[in-house]
This record gives sequence, C-alpha cells and structure tokens, in this order.
Amino acid sequence: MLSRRNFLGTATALASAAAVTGRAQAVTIPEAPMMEKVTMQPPLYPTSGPDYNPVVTLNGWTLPWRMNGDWKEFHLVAEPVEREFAEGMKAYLWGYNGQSPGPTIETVEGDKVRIFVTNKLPEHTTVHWHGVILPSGMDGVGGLSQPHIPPGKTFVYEFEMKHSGSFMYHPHSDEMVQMAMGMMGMIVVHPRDRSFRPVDRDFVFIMSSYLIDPGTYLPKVTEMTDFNMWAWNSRVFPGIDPLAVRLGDRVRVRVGNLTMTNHPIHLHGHSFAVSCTDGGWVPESAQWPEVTTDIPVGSIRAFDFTADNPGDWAFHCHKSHHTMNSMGHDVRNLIGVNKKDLAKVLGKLAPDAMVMGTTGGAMGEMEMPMPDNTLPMMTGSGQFGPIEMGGMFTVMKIREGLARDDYRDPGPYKHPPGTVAYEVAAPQKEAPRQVNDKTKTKATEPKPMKGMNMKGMKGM
Ligand SMILES: [Cu+2]
Repeated sequence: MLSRRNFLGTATALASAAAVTGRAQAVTIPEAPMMEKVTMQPPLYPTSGPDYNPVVTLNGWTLPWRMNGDWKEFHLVAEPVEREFAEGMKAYLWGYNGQSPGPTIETVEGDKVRIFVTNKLPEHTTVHWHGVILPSGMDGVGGLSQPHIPPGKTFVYEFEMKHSGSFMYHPHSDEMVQMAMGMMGMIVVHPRDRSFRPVDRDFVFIMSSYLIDPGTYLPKVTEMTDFNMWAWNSRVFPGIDPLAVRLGDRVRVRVGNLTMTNHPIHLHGHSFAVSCTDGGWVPESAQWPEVTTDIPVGSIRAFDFTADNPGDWAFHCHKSHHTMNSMGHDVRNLIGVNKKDLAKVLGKLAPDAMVMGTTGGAMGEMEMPMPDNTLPMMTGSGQFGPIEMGGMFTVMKIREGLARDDYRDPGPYKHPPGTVAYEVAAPQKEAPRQVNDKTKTKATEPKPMKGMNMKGMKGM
C-alpha cells in the first residue's frame, strides 16, 4: 500500500529546508511511495500547486509529490518487481516503486519538477523523459547526456514542464533489456488554462509486450517479434480494468506504445478524434473522425470523444493476435481436417495435447490442462458467454448517472428490450440460400477462381 501518511509527514518536516537554488541536498531526498495493488487507483487530486482534473491510470496509479519551495519533487525507485498480468500469471519484471509500469507522473504546464531517481537494479540505468522539451543534460541518455546511474545511487533531474500534453518515461541505458523488462511509465502535463480542451474522464495507459514461456516467470529480453503477452499497463485481458464512463461525459484516453510493433486501437460504438500526440496538441482543423487509430512504436495518441452511446463497448487492439494470451505461432491450420484419427494418434504420443480448431477456433469454452503460471489463449466471459479474447482487450462501460469519481466496474449492461441480436425461429429445416441460375452451382460449393494455383494449395 501507498504510505502516503509517511510521505506527507516527511514533506512537512523537510519543507523548511527548501533548496531554492535548484541544487538538491542529499538530506532532502523525499521518501518514495510504493504501490502493491494492480488495480486502477482513484485519481490523485492536487493539494498544492495549480488545480486540474486528474487522470486515472488503467491498472495503475499516480506518483504523489511534495512541494519544496516552488519545485514539485517526485521520487522514482528503479527496482525488480513482481507483476500479476491477470489472475493465474505473474511475471518477474523491472519497474518503478513496486510496479511495472511505473506510476504516472502528473504535473501542470509551467511546473518546475525535481525528480529523484534511485537505482535499485543490479545494473546501471537512467531515465529519459520522452517528448518533454528540456535542457540536453536532463534528457537521460546514458553516456551522451549524463553518466549512467550506478546501482545503489540516486540522481536528480530538474527541469520545467514547458508544454502541456502526454509524454512517457523510460531508461536510455541498456535500453533493450530494461524496456523488455517493463521499465516505463506515462507523464501527463495539464494545460495551465483549465478551459483548454477539458474532459470529464481522462484515462492513461502504456502498451508493452513480453515473451514469457508458459510455466516461467521471466521475459525473454532478446525477442524482437514473437511475443506472447500483449499488455496494457503490464496487464492482459481479463486482467485489464474496464473503463467506467458516465453517459454524456467528455472522455480522453491517452495511450503510449513502447512495444516493438504498431497497434491499431479500436473503440466500438463511438467516433473519436486524436487530440494530442507526444509532440503536442493536434489543432482542431487537423483532426478527423476515426474508430481505430494506429499507434506507432515509441509514440502516444490521445483521443477524445463524447460518451453518448450507453452500453458495454469492446475496446482493443485490432491485430487479432494481440488479443490472445500465451499464443504460439508455429501451428498448422487444420480447418476442414477430420481430427478424429489425428486425435487418436496424437493422444497416444501426448495425452495432454489438444487438436486445435478443425471447425475454427472456438476455444473459449474448452478447458485444457495448463502448466502453472500461464493463461488461456482465449478467455474471459460476459453475460452471454465466453468472450474469447486475451491480451490488449477490455471494455468501455458507459452508464447513466455514475458519480464523478466512480470508476468501479458497473457490471454487465442491461440492454433495453428489443436491442439485442436474437435467434430467429425459422419454419424451414434450412435457411434459404440463393442459387445462381446460369451455372446451377450451389453457393456452398465455390468453383476455383481463375488463376488460382491449386498445386500450391495441396500442402495446406
Ligand atoms: Cu496490437
């Protein structure tokens, strides 16, 4: 749990020792708050400095700070952490202040920030403030703009948040390993002018990916493409919080991408516009309506919309492999193959094996024996049955009359009568199919297309 009382107590005691010179003394290092929970923590309302409407971090939290003179002081601790991806699977990662990703750093345009970084990793690190416009020596590139922070040491970064917007932080020191281990977090800088594009609910999260073999706990940090855990804030469906939204709210969702591929992020039931990138605010004249926005590697997209359509709306990456858990890719397509004989033979060789999908996937309802510490590929259930998803998937739940700060799961949507797809009672044995009069070929038996290489298909 966050030891906020201790943290504030320290803050009061040390407030008089304000180092207004911009050079922090060792004695003034603030206590580092810690987080044990993996669920979305309530928004952290500012108790000092300019006012703003705080963000909430999906399955995460905001880092408390203290005022020291006119500086906002934060303390990040880089350290090994244990992170639950979803019930049934934990990973040994590296992160900040007890979790991976690290807490969201939230400030206001014009704030002077002093960020202490203590290195409790077994190797050196730095922190780069991605997208923040600052002096070169505060940019956190080990060797280039500063010495690497050795294990056990604390460095301090001091700069002014000159621009409002959405940014990230991550190491620039053994970067491939440290980011693959989950070291990253989001930065939100609110506009000083509170009337600039205000929203009622402001969600933030960062995307990361891991390759963790079933039954193991450590990501394979040298993997470049074939990941099996596609995570939002180091959580995978059904471990990702739903986004509870009040009907009529103006909503912003800020998404950072520190995986090694792009993610087309798709929201059902609404049209939105990208309002902000890690480069700044997108002018209104340059925005266009979308339901999916592609988020490139190493970038942020924040999109805004009005939640005017009540319901349970899927919100997910549109790469279907990214909404699976623990997925292997060296698998043959057996759709159309009679699996009875195959299963018999295979059953003798490997009793726990299952022949997948001769009629398609439909694995959401199956139960297979699994090793400890892994997740089913397709999982989760809703009020109508299995959802058959994993990875980068959750639900935006838009409801009438939620309280302002109520982010709790409101449960399944109660659909108004007559608004759910339903089975039709057909009097015939089979649903009618159209038959093409000219060729007399039934639609169910398609002819090979011209130019199709049938030889090449034999091996399938
Ligand atoms: Cu994706």
